Amino acid sequence: MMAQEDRKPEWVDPDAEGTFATSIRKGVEGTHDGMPGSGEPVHPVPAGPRLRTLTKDQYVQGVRKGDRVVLARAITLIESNAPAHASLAQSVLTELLPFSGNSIRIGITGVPGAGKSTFIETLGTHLTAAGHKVAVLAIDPSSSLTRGSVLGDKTRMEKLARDPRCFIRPSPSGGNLGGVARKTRETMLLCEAAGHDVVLVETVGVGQSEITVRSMVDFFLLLLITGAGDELQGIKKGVMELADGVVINKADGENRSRAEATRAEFAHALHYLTPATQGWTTPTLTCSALTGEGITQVWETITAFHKQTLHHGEFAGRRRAQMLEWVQSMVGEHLRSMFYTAPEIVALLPRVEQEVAAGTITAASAVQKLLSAFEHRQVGNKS
Ligand SMILES: Nc1nc2c(ncn2[C@@H]2O[C@H](COP(=O)(O)OP(=O)(O)O)[C@@H](O)[C@H]2O)c(=O)[nH]1
Ligand SMILES: [Mg+2]
Repeated sequence: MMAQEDRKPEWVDPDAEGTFATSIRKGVEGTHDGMPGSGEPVHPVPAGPRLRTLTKDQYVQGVRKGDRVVLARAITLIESNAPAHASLAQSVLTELLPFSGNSIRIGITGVPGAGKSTFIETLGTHLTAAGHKVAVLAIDPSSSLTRGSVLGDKTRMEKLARDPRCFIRPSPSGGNLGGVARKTRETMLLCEAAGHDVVLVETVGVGQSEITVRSMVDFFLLLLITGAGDELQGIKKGVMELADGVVINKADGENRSRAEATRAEFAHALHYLTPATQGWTTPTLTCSALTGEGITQVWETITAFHKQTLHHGEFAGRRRAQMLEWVQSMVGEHLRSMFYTAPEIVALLPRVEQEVAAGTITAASAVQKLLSAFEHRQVGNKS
């Protein structure tokens, strides 16, 4: 009987060649993820404690060669929550770090149905045809529950999924947004080390996910549609200020002129906002992900942004700041987890919370009590 985890599909290139890749493929357990109509092979890779790992050098060399099977397995390694895998994952990443970073990282957000996946399919195939190597990642806080995005992307990105110059990886499942973000960031580094020079990160505009994606990309694109109430369609305040480009999608057929009107509306609204990137005026465009009209202009905009920010230093500055922010957030996460899993805190917390709720102690003194218990905890006898 396979555990639930083991059935998670992995998007592994069906056409990867080479004896090394083939030998690994043969070692992969399971052959079918049970999704209806899955024509191309999808290889479930065992996750968690049962994951069979390669050696560090096998991961490093495989990724550097652009071997997609090894890349997929390296990502599975860093996604593993098993403590036994963490140090191997970190040493693989450390070796590959000097080869990462050589890409443009693009975040794409928008409400469900805005056409993000279709847009990525069209832009992605345009880019691979022009010689780029593309990686498509996702941060979807809901995917662990529904697996909806995996199925959706599979059908919407049919061409791209079969493109040997493109590597698609669905959102890591499980865990909080912070954990998912860490895995996506590290996945991005692996993809870059494998030679992918354009990284597209799709996120659905839910909760904090846009801010999380903004914190890991160079260019943040807001994909909108027209007609959804004609209001500024449920755009959360602040999201527009994160965007380096606003694109009204589905500008085709009868919708063309309405899309243009929506674009003008947003251009007007943006006029009063602080641009997301210093020195860059956030442009508004229309496109049709379905017909491909306007996609070239979107890419030209992104290229112009890249060139300008590289030249003026905002590009490197943002990446530096993102890296430091990442370190801080990982330290924060680590401390939080150390705190809440300490036996002293586990034992004390319910009582203290009760006291606070009952009004017998103040919040501040509750914090004092907990911190003091943590400071005086037994250390060094972790199991
Ligand atoms: N007419 C039109 N339909 C589109 C366009 N882009 C996407 N769609 C359709 O909109 C629906 C949602 O697209 P999808 O890419 O899954 O959106 P996502 O949820 O944002 O990833 C699908 O039925 C697409 O075929 C477009 O440019 N024009
Ligand atoms: Mg989608």
